[in-house]
Order: sequence, then C-alpha cells, then structure tokens
Amino acid sequence: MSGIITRRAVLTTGALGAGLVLSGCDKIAEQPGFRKILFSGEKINQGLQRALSARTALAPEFRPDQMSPIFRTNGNRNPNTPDYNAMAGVQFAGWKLQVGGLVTRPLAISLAQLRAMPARTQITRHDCVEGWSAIGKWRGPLLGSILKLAGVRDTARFVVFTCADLMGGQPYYESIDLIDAFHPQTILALALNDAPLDVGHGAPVRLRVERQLGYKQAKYIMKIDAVASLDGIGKGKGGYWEDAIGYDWYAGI
Ligand SMILES: Nc1nc2c(c(=O)[nH]1)N[C@H]1C(S)=C(S)[C@@H](COP(=O)(O)O)O[C@H]1N2
Ligand SMILES: [Mo]
Repeated sequence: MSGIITRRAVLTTGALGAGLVLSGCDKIAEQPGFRKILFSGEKINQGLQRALSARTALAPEFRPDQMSPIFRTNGNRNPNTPDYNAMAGVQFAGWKLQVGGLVTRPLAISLAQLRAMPARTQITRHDCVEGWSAIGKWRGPLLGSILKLAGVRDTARFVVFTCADLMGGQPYYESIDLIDAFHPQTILALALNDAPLDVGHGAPVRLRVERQLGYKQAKYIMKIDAVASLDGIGKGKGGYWEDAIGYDWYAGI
C-alpha cells in the first residue's frame, strides 16, 4: 500500500516537475536576449552542418549506358621497376598490401583476401586536372572496412598511400583525411569495367576517392599508413603533385 502511494506521489511530482520546467522554458524563451542567442546558435549549426555534409555527401553515380567507351590511362602507366615487374609477372600472387602506422593490428593482405572481402561497385566520373574526364565502373572493398580491421588509433588523422611507381627515385604517394577514408564511396578498386585492374589503371589495387580529382586516385598501392601528421612524408604537402607543383591537397570536386 504505502509502496503504491509513494509511487503515485513520485509520478505526480514528476508530472508537476515537467510542467514547471516547460513553463519555465517558455518564459525564458520569451525574453528577447535568449531568442537572439538561440537564433545565432541555429545559424552556426546550419553552417557546421553544411560544411560537414559537403564532406560526407555522395559523388554522383551513373548508369551503365553512360560509361565511357574507353577509360584512358594517365600519369605513370607502368611502374616498370624490377620489383613491380616480378610481382606483375606472377599476377601479384605473392604480393601483400601492407597496412600499418597508427593502427592496433598491422595487416598484410593478399590479393585473394582483398577479393574475398565484401565489395562495392560504383560508376563514377574521374576528372583529371589536365582537362579530361571518364566515367567508369569501379569495384573493390571499402577502404573503411580495411581500416576497421586494422584498428585506426585515436591519434591518427590521415591515411597515406605509398605506390610502386617512382617519381625522381621516390614512390608516388598520396594522402587523405579520415573523413574521406571512411566515406562510403572510398574503395580500394580491384576492378575497372568488370575486368581485373590492368597495369595501366593501377594493378593490383588503386584508390577511388570519388569526391576528389584524378591525382588523388593513387594507383599501384603497396602500403597504407595511418598517420597523425603529413610532416616528414615526402616534402610534407601530402602527395607527389602537392609537393612537386603545389596542387591542392584537398582536391574537391
Ligand atoms: N601511383 C600513381 N597514381 C596515380 C598517378 C601516377 O602517376 N602514379 N597519376 C594520377 C593521375 S594525374 C590521374 S589523372 C590518374 C589516372 O588514372 P588512370 O591511369 O586510371 O586513368 O591516376 C592518378 N594516380
Ligand atoms: Mo590527373
């Protein structure tokens, strides 16, 4: 009995309490100063939201009939180093993608293992700064899935891709931040237009980061590292072309 009364009393008090809080709120909201604060807060949130959604929005995807008849190659079309030629000669049978840096579980993933992962297929447009575009169908596992397997540490902010082709003796490299790394269209492409990636387009695996320009789409990826800073990597600008001729690190389209 007394239990029920106590419970009822609590409920009544609760309801009353809520009523008081609400009316209190109304009164505060009626004050002009408070409305002003609310309104400016809303504007800040809209700005933030716009900035965030701009980064996480999806790149356009196309229909199969919109695919370019030919997807041209550009930049290095074959790393042509002794190491690369040896790997390519055996269809990358012994090759392993290295995933390291600021991760809890460094990985070495074979091509067969990459091919066995769930994959995304996307028909997107590649835009090169040199003034050409091509629409192609890419397929491969999400970069985010691989990073989750490796366990990216809290201190990491960027992901760096080291490629097999050399530019002035140094590997071509590129980097993206974690927002792009975990973007739902950021994949490690193993296939183009329903065929295994050929040497021209970046075999055995290349990046597709669909909200950015062509030079960010690193081909011939050998190694992926999670890092806290881009300082001390190459010339510190986050990518080969960024270092060489000052292309923007964030090449958004
Ligand atoms: N490793 C590596 N990745 C690279 C390049 C390169 O020279 N080496 N060129 C970039 C440029 S400028 C473009 S436009 C695209 C070209 O990709 P494609 O050959 O598949 O058309 O790859 C990009 N990724
Ligand atoms: Mo390019």
